[in-house]
Amino acid sequence: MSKRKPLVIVTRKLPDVVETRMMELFNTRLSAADEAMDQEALTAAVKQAEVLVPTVTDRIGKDVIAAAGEQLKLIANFGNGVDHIDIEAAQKKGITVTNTPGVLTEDTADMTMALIMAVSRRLIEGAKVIGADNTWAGWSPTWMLGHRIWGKRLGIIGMGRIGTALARRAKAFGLQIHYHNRKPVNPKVEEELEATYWESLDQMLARMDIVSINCPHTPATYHLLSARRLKLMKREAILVNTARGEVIDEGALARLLESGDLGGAGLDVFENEPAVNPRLLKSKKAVLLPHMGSATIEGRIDMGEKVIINIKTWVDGHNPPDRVLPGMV
Ligand code: 8YV
Repeated sequence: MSKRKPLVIVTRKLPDVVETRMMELFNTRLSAADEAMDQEALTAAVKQAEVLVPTVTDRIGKDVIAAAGEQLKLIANFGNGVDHIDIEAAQKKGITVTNTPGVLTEDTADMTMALIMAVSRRLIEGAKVIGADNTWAGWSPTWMLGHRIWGKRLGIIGMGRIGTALARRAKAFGLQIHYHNRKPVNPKVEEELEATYWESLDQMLARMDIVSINCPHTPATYHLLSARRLKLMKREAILVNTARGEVIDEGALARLLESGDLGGAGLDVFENEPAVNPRLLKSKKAVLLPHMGSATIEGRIDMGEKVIINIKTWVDGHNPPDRVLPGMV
């Protein structure tokens, strides 16, 4: 394997430096049209590729894996989340799956903080007032009032890399850190963050001013924020999601925003991307972003570098560093 250049099929346009390096190292087929592959195109790709480099926009379920030829040995995902790939089916077929952890942590934590600020301080509403037509009538003591975040309680659901990076930022903004996780984090980290662990998600939700979703989407976290749980939140609380849309029951969230039973929402991810629930689109209390959490040029180059390292290590006959196994997520 080591002297040969494997056929690597990349499903989307990647940063130029990443593509150039991939062309040097492998027999790489790049994506000319930067469009999400449909099931037909994906099936055709897995029949030829030895390595597939997909992204979050490619649905690699049981059917696509079943259609893969024997030559497909590695799915080197460009991205951290792997909920669009059937890891178990891949493993059963002897296909290794890798991801790109670590390199998008800080960018995603920044975007989460930005959403917390945007919703609490009405940044988008304000920016729209001074748009191209500048409809601003002048300063007023009681107009465009948001909410102070200093001293408020932030509840982080999922205290992994991104959750912890968010907590560090939020602490500097004067927020009190609370979290729900499968287990408490290292006591040293808990001490540094002065963080409070809640074993019961329900109890934490009822007491937080701001809640942030930072856990992966797995069968166990699908609609973790169900209609019942969303109703436990305080009326004036805000909910932020930079993880995966499926973790929240989006319809139930839209209803609570409409009825005034929730203070606001900042969402970078949606249940059926790129579709967005029309009721959320209409909500004045929601700040909606098109899945931009890791969208920095630095982050995307680092992600590409991780993909390359995973493929190169595999080509050289070793286990790639970022293997994802069933049960890990
Ligand atoms: C990526 C993400 O841009 O890495 C992830 O899990 O959600 C995004 O920030 C995307 O997944 C790329 O495939």
